[in-house]
Amino acid sequence: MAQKIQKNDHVIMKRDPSFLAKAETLLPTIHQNIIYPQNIITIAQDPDAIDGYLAHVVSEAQPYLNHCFQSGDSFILDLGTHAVGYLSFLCQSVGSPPDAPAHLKFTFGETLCEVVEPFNQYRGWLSQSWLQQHDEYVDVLPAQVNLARRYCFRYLKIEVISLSPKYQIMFKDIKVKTVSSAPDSCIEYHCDDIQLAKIDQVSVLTLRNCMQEVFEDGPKRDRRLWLGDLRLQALVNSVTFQHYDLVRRCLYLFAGHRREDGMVSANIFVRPEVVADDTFLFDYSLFYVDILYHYFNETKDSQTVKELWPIALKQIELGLSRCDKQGLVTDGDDWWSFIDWHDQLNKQGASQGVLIYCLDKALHLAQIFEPEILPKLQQHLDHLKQASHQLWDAELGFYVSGSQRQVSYATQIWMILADVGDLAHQQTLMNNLLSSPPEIGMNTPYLRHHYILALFKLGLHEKAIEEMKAYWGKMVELGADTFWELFDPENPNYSPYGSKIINSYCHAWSCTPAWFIRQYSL
Ligand code: RAM
Repeated sequence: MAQKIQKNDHVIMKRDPSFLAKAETLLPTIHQNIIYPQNIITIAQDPDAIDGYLAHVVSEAQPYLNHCFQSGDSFILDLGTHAVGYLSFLCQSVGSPPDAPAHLKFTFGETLCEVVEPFNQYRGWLSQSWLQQHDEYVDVLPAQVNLARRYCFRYLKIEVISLSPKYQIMFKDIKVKTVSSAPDSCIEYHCDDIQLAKIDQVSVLTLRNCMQEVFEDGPKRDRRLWLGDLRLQALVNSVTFQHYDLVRRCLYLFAGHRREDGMVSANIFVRPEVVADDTFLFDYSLFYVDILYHYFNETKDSQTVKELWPIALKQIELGLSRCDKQGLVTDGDDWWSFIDWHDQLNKQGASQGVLIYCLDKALHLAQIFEPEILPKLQQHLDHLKQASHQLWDAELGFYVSGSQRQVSYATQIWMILADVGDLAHQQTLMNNLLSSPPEIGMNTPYLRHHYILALFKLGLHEKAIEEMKAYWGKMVELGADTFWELFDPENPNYSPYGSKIINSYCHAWSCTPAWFIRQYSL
């Protein structure tokens, strides 16, 4: 399945030391808290449960941990909440002198399935190394054990793999030092609707746990800054933590290491030094403009935006260079646009919408930062919108995409967000979408966000709330402490990666209900 991963190691990249230096000065403070496991649980199979498992509380954690454990023992701890941080404990021996090392195994799970399903049976196409586990060999007892890696979990299975028959062990002071760059306080929002209030709370924890040295997409996986995720996190951040310096840092990071032609990468690594990944996505690069636009609206920080505006504009120019003479984004096998995780989805129509949407944002920024190019940008915008009509199939009542003239949710959603056609036309399109749902549906909360946004844009507030409750509310009902990267209510095992245990269960792009709830005062 190598075609799902871009490998462009021939690409020449450029560094901009001044942007990188600015990003460095904006390195956030990491706030820490200590949390302790609450319960010991057992996990049973349950066909009605979301991932096929249900937890039963055996006892409170503390009394259980006063026991001695021997080779072959194992137990599962429940923190009671999703956490990102560092595990530590004191390991003591009981009995005869410990005459052999203690071999312990730790398996961390955001969900129950990760601590139950053996990792060696994983057959997905993303590296198995993402699955969170650790083997610890303790040579000298007693020992204070501090695991070096940061883990992301609610459940922790501890297996005593091997001791000697001469001694047993006890675990003392098992705790997790949680980390986040989100400030402890968050703008409070009172929502009368209990279900929405809970959805808001889960959204906020999702964002908090993704906020680290950068806005990470998921603290379990991929643990890095993705541009598409950043865009949605920045929205939610503006109505919750308002940590604008972190957004600014991320904007500088993308600007600091770009492709030779100026294209920003789809994601960035920050350690051991800042390196942009050699993955480029048509839509994600364009969204740089939208993030900058939103950042400016929120902060009025014209100094930063002035400095980064040329980079944003470059993304528009590169996007336009993919259009044919008529103004349509050209399809082909030579490009990548994300839009949604969907094997069959043709991306042309939705990408046309994304380009128009971002061009419109560029126009707003140009009014302030480069008014002389306004007429040219406006001309492009009109041209692209005009060209979009070629994708309209009057008989079907939908926009089509690609040479196969595919009808998908994604294309319709993005045409509405791009404001193609007048309001009546967009309303007809949405009605068609609601009454005749296309076979090519929505696979991620990411595309769902845009669907909800399109509903709000057309004034369909009640429908938007109903859909939000049916989707994010369902995750809450199924026990989510944080919102998941993937969720298909019809197919709970869905994973684009070939196994649900590799999915991320605290994922940036899923935290947007807090924005809808607060923005629309629900
Ligand atoms: C996955 C992650 C990430 C997303 C990319 C496109 O690796 O879910 O959040 O932005 O795909």
